Amino acid sequence: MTLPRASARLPSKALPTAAILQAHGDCFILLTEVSSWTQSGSAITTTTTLTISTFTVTQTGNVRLEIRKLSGGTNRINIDDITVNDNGGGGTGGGTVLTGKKFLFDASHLENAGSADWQIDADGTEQVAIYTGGTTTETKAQRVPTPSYTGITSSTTETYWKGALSAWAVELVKRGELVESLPVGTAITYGGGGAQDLSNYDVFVVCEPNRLFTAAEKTALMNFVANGGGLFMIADHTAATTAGTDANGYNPSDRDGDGYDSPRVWNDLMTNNGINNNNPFGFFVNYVDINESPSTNVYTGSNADAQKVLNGAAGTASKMAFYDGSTATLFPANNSTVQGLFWRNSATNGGNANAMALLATYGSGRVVWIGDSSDADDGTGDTGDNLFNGWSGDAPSGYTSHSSFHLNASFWLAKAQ
Ligand SMILES: [Ca+2]
Ligand SMILES: [Ca+2]
Ligand SMILES: [Ca+2]
Ligand SMILES: [Ca+2]
Repeated sequence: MTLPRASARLPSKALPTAAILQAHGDCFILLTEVSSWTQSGSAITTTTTLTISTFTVTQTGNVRLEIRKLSGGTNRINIDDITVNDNGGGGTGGGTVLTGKKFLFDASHLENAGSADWQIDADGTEQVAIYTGGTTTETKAQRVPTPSYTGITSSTTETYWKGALSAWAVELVKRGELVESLPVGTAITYGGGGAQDLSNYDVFVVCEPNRLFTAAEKTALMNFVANGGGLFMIADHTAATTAGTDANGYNPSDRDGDGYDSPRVWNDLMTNNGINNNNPFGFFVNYVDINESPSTNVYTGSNADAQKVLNGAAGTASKMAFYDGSTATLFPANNSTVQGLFWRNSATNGGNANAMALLATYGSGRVVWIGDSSDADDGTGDTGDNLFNGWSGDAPSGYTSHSSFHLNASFWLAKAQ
């Protein structure tokens, strides 16, 4: 962005936090002025990689911000973006979220195969393998959703974009975040310098991947999270093997028939990534198919991260239904930060068995996992698919709180709340 001047006046309500994304230079500090200039936070030494620095400012009233370069002579500091928010907190319901976070939704691992349509917008079509043999015509996501996000207002409906995840993406835009898709044929990279390298995003959302990540992609994903990225991991139902039917008479969710469905794709990432193969996020996905209508077995403890996901700016997440989903087993010994958020109604609250959703931190990054893709399904998208509104459409009203869960989790993963 371009700053009009070296400093900018903020509205009188401000008790701001200022997030500054910068790269390629030397040392700088953020100062604030009410009556005299005061440094906020620590001096930042920039690197050649765009990096977010967040400053908590404890000033009230009108505040001016100044970025003061301390070293490096005439070398340039590249400032890509500055976001200023009220410092309203927000761990226990309500509160504000930092805007300008960048969300990338994966569309490169057959998230559109069969009756799935886990995309935020899809303008094109392609032939995709189907488990019964041959191919079907599926809608195909492109990088930038159309029409432009700039046309979204508070009253824009989710059909502004075409995909079963469009409601999620539109809601993020309404709250000032940015969204893109990673199209099929584009590899997942981190530190590779490409336009869609994960280093350009805050959160990577992967809803029901149906193909294994390559070895290089697994390295990229682990390093992205370790270095501060957010990974939203969504799985679906499965069975002990992907051949035949599961306990409920359904085919496992290997929609393209290559032998791998999303539980197996996630477990492959967590046990075969070459960096830490011992379930480094502290959980493993079980090969099951369960239904809950809905679970109210929600975490009630004081874990601050869990509170932000369950009771954040997008409201309270207290009910989670599964429409053929999988569960996870927690391994706190592998990662002590793993925290169950919902369990099956029949499971022990706070236990390690039969978790339906969870969070963990890893390095300086964060992960959230949920065992059913249906909860993010807004019910509209590819007209050739059987889509059901699990996002907000269950009757009676208030039956579930899936949009609150997904949005709060998004904000937490982005460190926006
Ligand atoms: Ca489809
Ligand atoms: Ca598959
Ligand atoms: Ca499902
Ligand atoms: Ca939709």
